[in-house]
Amino acid sequence: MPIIVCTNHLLSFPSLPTTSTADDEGFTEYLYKILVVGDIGTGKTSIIKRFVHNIFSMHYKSTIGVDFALKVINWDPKTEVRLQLWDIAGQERFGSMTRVYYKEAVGALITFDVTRASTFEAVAKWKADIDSKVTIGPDERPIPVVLLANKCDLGKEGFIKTANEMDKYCKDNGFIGWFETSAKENLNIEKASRFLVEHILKMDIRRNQPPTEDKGKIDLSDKTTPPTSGGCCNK
Ligand code: G3D
Ligand code: MG
Repeated sequence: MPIIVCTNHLLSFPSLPTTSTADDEGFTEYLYKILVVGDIGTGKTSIIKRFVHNIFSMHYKSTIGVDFALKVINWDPKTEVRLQLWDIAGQERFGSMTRVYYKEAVGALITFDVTRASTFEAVAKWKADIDSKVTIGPDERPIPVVLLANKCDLGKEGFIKTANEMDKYCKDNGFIGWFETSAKENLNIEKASRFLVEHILKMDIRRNQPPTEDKGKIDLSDKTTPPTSGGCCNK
């Protein structure tokens, strides 16, 4: 079964040839690098663990360096999406990451903790860091980023923003959407990730070219539904 290693060089580059990637049944795998960034303690590792292994643990030790996790999504009968999730584990204190770390990412999740307003203030810094270090296509568009208001199972004394204000914040700051999440209660993590993947698949030229009769090539018809706007778990 072939795997499309979809680095961001292959997104929105109409001039790039569509390599022979589908098997005889037209089954295709896409591999996407996704960054998970945000201030320390906002729940990045918990979100990844919940999403990938469906576990929540108060007792794991955060590692120093970069952790990777792989999430395989059976997108539709002919498409498998593999998300390579990059957890910055321990590097948050530097407030930014090196360009090499962001290289070839095609999407990102930025987390903040709804109980600590300072972590929301840091969101703009993380977004700027991503936008300055990784882009897509010859016109250097920003990669799609979803904002996660995590720990929504807890009180929000430290952070009072309405859904409308969050919508406006996302629009003004170039986020494709936002979700209230809880790694603890498994709220909206799957939904937020699928929302990001839908967006990435729409940008992937190999999925959006007209279907071809050529058996050796991938089925490029776009079967994705349009993404709905970000939501929150209290709605
Ligand atoms: P980080 O990877 O961004 O640094 P972690 O954050 O995933 O390590 O989470 C930091 C702490 O927040 C952990 O608690 C974790 O259990 C907790 N946490 C993460 N997500 C949630 C959530 O959605 N709800 C609640 N209530 N807690 C969450 P400890 O006590 O282990 O430091
Ligand atoms: Mg961590």
